[in-house]
Amino acid sequence: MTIERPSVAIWDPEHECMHVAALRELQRERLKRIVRRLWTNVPYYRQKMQVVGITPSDIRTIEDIHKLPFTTKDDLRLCFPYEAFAAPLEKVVRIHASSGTTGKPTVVGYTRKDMETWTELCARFLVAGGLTSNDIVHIAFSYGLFTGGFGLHYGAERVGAAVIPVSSGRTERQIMIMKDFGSTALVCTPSYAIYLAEVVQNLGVARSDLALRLGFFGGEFWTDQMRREIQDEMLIFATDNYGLSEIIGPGVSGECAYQDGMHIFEDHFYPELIDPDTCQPVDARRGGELVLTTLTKEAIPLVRYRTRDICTLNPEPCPCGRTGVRMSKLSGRSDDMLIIRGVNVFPSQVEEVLLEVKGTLPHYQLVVERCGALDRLEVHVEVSGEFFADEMKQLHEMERTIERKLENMLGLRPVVKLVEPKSLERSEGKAKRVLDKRKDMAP
Ligand code: DLL
Repeated sequence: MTIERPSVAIWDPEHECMHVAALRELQRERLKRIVRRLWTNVPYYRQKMQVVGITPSDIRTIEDIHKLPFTTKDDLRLCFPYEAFAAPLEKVVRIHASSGTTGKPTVVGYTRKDMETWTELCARFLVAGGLTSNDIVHIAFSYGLFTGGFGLHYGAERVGAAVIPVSSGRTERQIMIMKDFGSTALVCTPSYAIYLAEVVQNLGVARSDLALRLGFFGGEFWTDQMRREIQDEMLIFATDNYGLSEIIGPGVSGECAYQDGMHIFEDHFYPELIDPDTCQPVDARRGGELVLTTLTKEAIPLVRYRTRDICTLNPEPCPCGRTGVRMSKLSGRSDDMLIIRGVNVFPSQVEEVLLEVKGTLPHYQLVVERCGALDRLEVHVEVSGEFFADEMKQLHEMERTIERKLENMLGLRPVVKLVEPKSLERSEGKAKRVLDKRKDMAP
């Protein structure tokens, strides 16, 4: 069996193939409107604008965006839970959240119109990657505060495909459903797709028993090597799609049938690339941190949001006809966030848990490894001398307690190992909190 490249299809040609001059004009108008909305409805952002001495009337062209202050995850933390909302709660119909840098998550909301936009944008990248109304879509993203499950669900329904909301976990059952229901499109994280392929093989399920032909993967880093592996093992055409909860969830950008970069839906999101240290614009082809401005969001519009994701941007026309600039696969992050089995993890969250546990020292290290297809997180924690002298049984109990607390905080259970005081390597500069041993993740 060979993998079939889907033919080019475009869900919303009017917007996806917009002439660049018309697109810039639309962005200009939308930017002005969104800045005014923030100024009027979000005192927190109005104050940020006042600090740099600008008002909405200073924003006349799209280049004026550079006058506006950046928004960061810390801003959202300070606005927890609803202060960044630009719509009253009575207009909000959905709330999602993603990991914060500390104990509290980042909360995001959607009005009815935001839900409509989100659905349309997910439909765009699904169609770009080959989905049609004849497909049966197997969604193995979790349904919950994570935006992956619901976002893809509504988008696929909008296209007219039959959606199976399997959600995550219970891998053997997933495969049984895929086989019995004749799923033709798989939606999950790329690492889970590799794991599924392994289990399909272990169960002795013949590939010809599965009707899969497409895969839509996102939510975490993956390389072209991983794409080849998934395509070869599962015999599916695999496309990458990108998004983040703060901006909308999935639906910020997605690959087309050419698999050569993810088209950003620029009529809704204005992209910039900056040097994460100086915050100055950088050459799009050399790469930098992606900064996004939502141009149409009602509930929580964000101006110049620092995604911390590092990529390049390619403005060249694509043979598919879409005019939206294409972002490369991500090559890293400019902060210390890790994505482990699709779950976002900050070392500061681990620190917060350890502070609550008597006997632990402020020295710890997160060790991430890839075991087979799945990532594994180990947390090494130094304990004080008097605790380390305790009986083995007590130390094991302490390990289990920390594991439970971390699972509560992170939504993922790590393995905790207590180590002797002063055994973790000390650094002269910033403490090295993370040892990421996963294979070379460069795209
Ligand atoms: O992961 C939204 C999403 C769900 C996108 C499903 C695509 C598919 P968060 O949980 O807020 O939202 O995590 C956002 O995940 O800043 C990136 O670092 C990473 N990420 C998302 N998509 C990709 C991708 C969702 N295609 C964070 N490649 C982002 C690499 C990705 N990293």
